[in-house]
Amino acid sequence: MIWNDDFETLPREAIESLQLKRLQQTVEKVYAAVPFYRDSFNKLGIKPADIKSLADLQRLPFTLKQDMRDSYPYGLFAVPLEQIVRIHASSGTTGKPTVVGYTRRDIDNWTELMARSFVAAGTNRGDIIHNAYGYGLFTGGLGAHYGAERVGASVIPMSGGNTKKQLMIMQDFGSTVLTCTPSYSLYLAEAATEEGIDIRKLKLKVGIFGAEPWSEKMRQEIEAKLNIKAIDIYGLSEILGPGVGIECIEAQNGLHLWEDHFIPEIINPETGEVLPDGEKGELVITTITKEGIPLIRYRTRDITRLMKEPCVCGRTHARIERLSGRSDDMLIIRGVNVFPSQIESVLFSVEGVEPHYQLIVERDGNLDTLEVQVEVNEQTFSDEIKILQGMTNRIRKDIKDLLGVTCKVRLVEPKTIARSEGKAKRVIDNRRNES
Ligand code: DLL
Repeated sequence: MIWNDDFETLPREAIESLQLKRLQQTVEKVYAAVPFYRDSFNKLGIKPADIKSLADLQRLPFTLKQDMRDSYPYGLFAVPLEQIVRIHASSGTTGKPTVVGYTRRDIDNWTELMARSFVAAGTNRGDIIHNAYGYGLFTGGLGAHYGAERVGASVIPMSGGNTKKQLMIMQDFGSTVLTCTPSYSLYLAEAATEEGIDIRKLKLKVGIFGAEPWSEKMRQEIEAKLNIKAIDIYGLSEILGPGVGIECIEAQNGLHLWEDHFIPEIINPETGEVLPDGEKGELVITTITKEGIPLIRYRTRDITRLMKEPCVCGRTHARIERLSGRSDDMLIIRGVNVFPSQIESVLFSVEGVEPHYQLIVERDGNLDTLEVQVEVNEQTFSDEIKILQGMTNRIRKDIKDLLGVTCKVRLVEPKTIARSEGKAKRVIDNRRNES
């Protein structure tokens, strides 16, 4: 099923000519209305009329999260506040949040893209959508909510937290779709077992999970534990919120990025150079329909690659590969680049390991040390020391083979690692506290 056939299956040439037209309008708009853009274009000697083809996009400067912080709260808004009907903000780990404002049309477009996303994930009118993304400044709750209503499904505005109540509602209301972070879905499964509920037997059939990195192995784990299809959804508040891209249920291979609203590019994060299609690098997004805060070449810091091959579902919009992490999540351990998702893949292929882990990085003198703490199931934990030792060695060796990094592995008792109702905290880097 496709929500909006007219746009989702446009031939490539039609997508590109629409993109060019909308890009030109956006560039005109920001040049006229946002001093930050006018100044940065002027510095490079670029005028809106210089954008004559999609390739000219590469002449424009990048926009960074720091630029949004520097213009806190409303400096990048391209319309007067009277036209802004909603304000969200993303909580950074440090400092002030990034603020985003939406006009009525922005909310309408976002709702449309979330409706497309729900349908791409195999859900529709008649579904009962249990929305456990947080409602509030975070875009997950309200973004999913509006899209679910647009599709005509029945949405339960659960928000995050209160896990036992979530389970009760899920059972009693017959929820068929679960929307939350992937880590929270596993927490729900674990809590269900504790409550004596067989979550596999509930009516749930699809989960739409995003807002944090997760691996293919974690998908398999979730699909098996909850007996559902687990679909990956991508988004970021600066661009919109959830619904910038989503996997289709037919292929579950790469996330269609709605190209009639966004232009994606992949760059080398070190040099800023645009990479050819298919190469892995940092995703850069230009919004071409947004009114509140249009963003030109926004550096997402997310690492992926673009796939333009046709998809079995019939949608023509390019896909991004499952995100392998953020360039700023990348840990450098004794000079080696390590993404938490790579370690996750190793852990989840070991029998007896539970999907809860944390990476602890310290500096011992001049040397970085990495400790991988991972939970093992009850039965494994009570096994002989020899078996546990064997498991520890295997994980250490697999990580060494994959990444070339020696680490310490600590198997911990079930439920030792803190659970999260939203984004999981996978890395504790104590090196940043020193200096
Ligand atoms: O997390 C929006 C969202 C809500 C997306 C619900 C999906 C579902 P922010 O809080 O601004 O917005 O965080 C955005 O989260 O740049 C990625 O690093 C990460 N992220 C989001 N979706 C995925 C995903 C929301 N599917 C940041 N896979 C992004 C990996 C993801 N990382």
